[in-house]
Amino acid sequence: MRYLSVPKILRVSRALPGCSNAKYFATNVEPKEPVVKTSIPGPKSLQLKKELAELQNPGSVQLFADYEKSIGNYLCDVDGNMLLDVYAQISSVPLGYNHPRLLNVFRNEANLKSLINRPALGVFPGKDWPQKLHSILMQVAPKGLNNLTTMMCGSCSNENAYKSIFMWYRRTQRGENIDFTELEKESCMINMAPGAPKLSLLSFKGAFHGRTLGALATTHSKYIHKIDVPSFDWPIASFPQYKYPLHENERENAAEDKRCLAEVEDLINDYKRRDIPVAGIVVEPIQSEGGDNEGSPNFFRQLQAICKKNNIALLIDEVQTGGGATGKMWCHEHFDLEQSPDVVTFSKKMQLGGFFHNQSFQPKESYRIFNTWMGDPGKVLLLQEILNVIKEEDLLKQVNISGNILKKGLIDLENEYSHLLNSTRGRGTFLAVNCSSPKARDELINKLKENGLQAGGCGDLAIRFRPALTFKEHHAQIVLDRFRKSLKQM
Ligand code: PSZ
Repeated sequence: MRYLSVPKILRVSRALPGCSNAKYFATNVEPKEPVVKTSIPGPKSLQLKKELAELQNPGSVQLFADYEKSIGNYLCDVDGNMLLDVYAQISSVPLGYNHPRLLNVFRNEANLKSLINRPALGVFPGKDWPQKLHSILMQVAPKGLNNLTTMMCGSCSNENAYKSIFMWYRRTQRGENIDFTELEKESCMINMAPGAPKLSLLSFKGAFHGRTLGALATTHSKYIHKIDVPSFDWPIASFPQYKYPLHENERENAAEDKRCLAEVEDLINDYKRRDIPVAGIVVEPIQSEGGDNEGSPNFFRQLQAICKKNNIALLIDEVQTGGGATGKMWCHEHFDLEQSPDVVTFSKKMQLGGFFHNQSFQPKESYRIFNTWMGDPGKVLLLQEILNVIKEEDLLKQVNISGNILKKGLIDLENEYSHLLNSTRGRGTFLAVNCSSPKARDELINKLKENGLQAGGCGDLAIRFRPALTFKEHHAQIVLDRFRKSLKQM
């Protein structure tokens, strides 16, 4: 209940050097419940949308936020509505809005300098950069992955991870210390083999890995992301679609795993025959944009076995699942894999993008995986404080406690409103429930908003929960109350 405890927050604010505005913190505590004053988007949001429309297509804008007044789990909009936010900027807010510990980070002048002097990290990293990587990012590295490449966003993390996989694959074919041939050097310049080899990356139907060209070739969640854009001839396998509740459908779901894995193996063989061999497989631990489709631990263990058997790299995309919301830092830790995955990409809650990998996925030559910024030291300072708070407040445990309450409540609602809801699923607070139709889903999300909840959809049927890690038991109760109220209004 830290957010509700005014004296504590006042104490924090007094301790801040150079911060005399204690009133700011005193007034910025979470409200007891959501406050809805206008329709959403309200009049001020609509006016701003018009202004934005002069410059760009504002069709995706739901509301304009007031990030000065947003606090904790509550997103404040420009019309003064305070929405309990279980979407959290598409799953990217770890500690809620305006967390006092994060506000504090840039009150320190050394940190401020690190923020404003953004280096080209590949060529002029700051003197503290290696130590920062070791003491912050590597502290949460997935077991077995001892190397790290930092990047900006999720798409560019995947994009560069894919390149690392292709470079690894060719290096294993060519031999460790063999130089590139003249023909390779010349042909790559005109996008031709052997320099630009015919290789592929296997992905899954329903996957989302980003919108840049390479990442988009492995994204298959909505046509609107892809249409008109040329792409690669790369294999796409089925991803399991389970029946819920899981414990009542074990046999059927195990057969579904088997079907999808057989398809993966068939595609690998197919593309080998076609001389476009599969160098790697990219997969989300829970397909997020595609509808919160889960794969069982066994599915992932078998998938890894297929990779090992065929000398193919396994990339687990933890851009959305990483950072603690499933109750573990990395969702794939739930799978009990025999070995670590080869590459794990991250972004969102981690503040900057990047990928953990092992030594073999590090090119020998410089400048092969590179760009101007390659991450952002300012974001790493925020991450440091986020990880401190996660540890001090035992937030991964909190995620499991709040998540269990929310999940149990959703299952109860599902039983009560079985004509509207089904298939509650997920881990920690990374949860989802399906609606009976796409129309019902969209209607329910709108009703939830009218009742003070900012929720998000995914796939055609799902409402997904992606609250901050600071989402507590009482927040879960509010969500369930508002959910019930909205369902009654349907
Ligand atoms: O519509 C979009 O572009 C969206 S909506 C949600 C996302 C993107 N998520 C981003 C994402 C992701 O969920 C996974 C599993 N992998 C990669 C990405 C791409 O990250 P960004 O958006 O940072 O490039």
